Amino acid sequence: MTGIRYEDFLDLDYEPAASDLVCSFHVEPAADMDMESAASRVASESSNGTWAELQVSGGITDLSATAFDIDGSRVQVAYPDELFEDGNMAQVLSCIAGNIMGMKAVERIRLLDCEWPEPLATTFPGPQFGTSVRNDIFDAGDRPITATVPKPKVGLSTDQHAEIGYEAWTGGIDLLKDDENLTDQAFNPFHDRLTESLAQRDRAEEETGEPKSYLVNITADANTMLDRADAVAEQGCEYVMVDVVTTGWAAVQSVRERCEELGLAIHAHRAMHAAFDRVENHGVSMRVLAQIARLVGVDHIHTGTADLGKLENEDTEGINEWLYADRYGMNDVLPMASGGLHPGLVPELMDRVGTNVGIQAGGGVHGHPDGTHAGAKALRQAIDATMDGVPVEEYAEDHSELATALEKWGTETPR
Ligand code: RUB
Ligand code: CA
Repeated sequence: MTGIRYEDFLDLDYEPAASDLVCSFHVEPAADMDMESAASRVASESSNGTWAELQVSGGITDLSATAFDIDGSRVQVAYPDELFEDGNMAQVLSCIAGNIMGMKAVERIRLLDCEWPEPLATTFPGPQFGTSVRNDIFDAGDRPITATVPKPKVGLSTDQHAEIGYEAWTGGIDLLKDDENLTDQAFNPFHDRLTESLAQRDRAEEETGEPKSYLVNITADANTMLDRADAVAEQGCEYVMVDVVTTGWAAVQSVRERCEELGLAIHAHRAMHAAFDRVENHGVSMRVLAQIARLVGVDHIHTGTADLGKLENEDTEGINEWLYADRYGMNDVLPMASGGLHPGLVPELMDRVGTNVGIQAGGGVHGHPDGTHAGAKALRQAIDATMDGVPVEEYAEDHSELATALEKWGTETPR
């Protein structure tokens, strides 16, 4: 008989093996529980333990995790590689961010960070393109690529949507982007929107001589997403967009596989991430969500605006660094800055996040007093000015669209 007891999951002398997945948690134990007991319960419930002591006859593979470090409220847990199924992100998350999130032994618990070991990480494909989209798909040189979401985000007809795309593309925007809740509704059906937007895209490419593309939102159940990805490739578009948190990582993995066959890049919108990461002492950090996104293989992901925009952000710069860093030769990911951006914020944004990013502005393009085309020009002018090291105010002296945007919005962050 082998006993599996809570105490067996805590070993402060344990040195993680190179193949262990090491997770850092913020843990607030329940009122009647000390930190060591709470930490061992985290390791237990997320690997092979339960609330009762188990007697196992005949012996089984030991898949126990070990809580090996406690530093204030930060607990580190090491998971053996054999606990995980290769290439199955849903299974990995059912371990490391599963039942433990609701365990009464902890008042609050947050998965802060993961150190992904090579044997597990390399069972995932990673991105097909990553930051290379800037020059594989576009001809953007060193500058950030740009995107815009037509606003209002839902309610525009297909014609209106495609026309706004044309105005934006010819004004200097690289990517027209659907918003997270625009998929296949009666007012703007998916297939019509795809066809009409790409027709306008072709016109805009011809007129500007610049490559342009479209982030068409294929979000749906997995089978429908695969059909939509096929249609996107057939019509000659380079990208699909997926709301990766609401669809779930397993569905994203299916899309990634199909996109490999089709040669399509994936733009990940992170709507609903804040349900996991906004409350600082509970849930799953955006850092971990971004790590998962890279492993399963998206090419772009929203990582916020380094506190400049309209939405709450968690450590944009640190997350972006993780997305760029070498991980066993896996491709990197292009971070997208989005949410309340406008031309006046561009210099400070680029100072904080650099140039190897995408910059998305919806309201900050279409809300320009002279309309979408002028708004697109203003955004591009702000980027060009910053790339040239010229203050936007000075650049605006002979770029009237930028001057108008600066008059309207200044350099303030909206709410
Ligand atoms: C941007 C917008 C995007 C959010 C997503 O519109 O609606 O969906 O930025 O947020 P606007 P995040 O440019 O008008 O603010 O990038 O933080 O995930
Ligand atoms: Ca949006």
